[in-house]
Amino acid sequence: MTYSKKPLVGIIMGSSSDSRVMQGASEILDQFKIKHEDQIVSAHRTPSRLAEYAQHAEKMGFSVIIAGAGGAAHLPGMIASHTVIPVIGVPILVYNDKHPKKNDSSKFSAFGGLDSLLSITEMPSGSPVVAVGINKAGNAGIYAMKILANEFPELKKKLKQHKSTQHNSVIKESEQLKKEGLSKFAKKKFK
Ligand code: RP5
Repeated sequence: MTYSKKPLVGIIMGSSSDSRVMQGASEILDQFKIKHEDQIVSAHRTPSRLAEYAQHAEKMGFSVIIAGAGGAAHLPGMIASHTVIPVIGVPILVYNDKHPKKNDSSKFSAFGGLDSLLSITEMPSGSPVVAVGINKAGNAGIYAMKILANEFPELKKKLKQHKSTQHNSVIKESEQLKKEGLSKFAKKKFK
């Protein structure tokens, strides 16, 4: 079943570097057959495009925007300041493939993603953005669908099924752990 012919969710990210993490959002939305439109919009490299994107999102009629950014992470907050569409921020632990020297200190954010988490959640009063955990783009996808489920009862049903699948898989693992004993179970799981 498809819920709409047009995309319901806009996924944006500050850089192509973020696509590695942000694909988590598209994967879960695809799994549930929710159409999304994906773009790169940089708050600091393409500031005018950011305002244009907010207008585009309104014109397209997106119900939710998922915005991922690393470092100072202005993208989710700035988009939220331009539109009333709910924005879910994904703080990204920057992993910069483009850096010429690919040593560990050049690849990762100095603050391990906390910089971006705080930047997204600490929006001043009046222009809120919700945030998922660092690199938890999949959770942003699920949260977006929870918002959409208010509009689509069939999606609500599917999300409930998803919850019960998770429940059953924990029970199955627990039974296995109980049967094998903790040491054997852990050795097998992490070998
Ligand atoms: C942010 O800077 C992006 O969201 C990305 O997480 C980070 C690094 O971007 P690149 O320098 O890899 O393009 O704007």
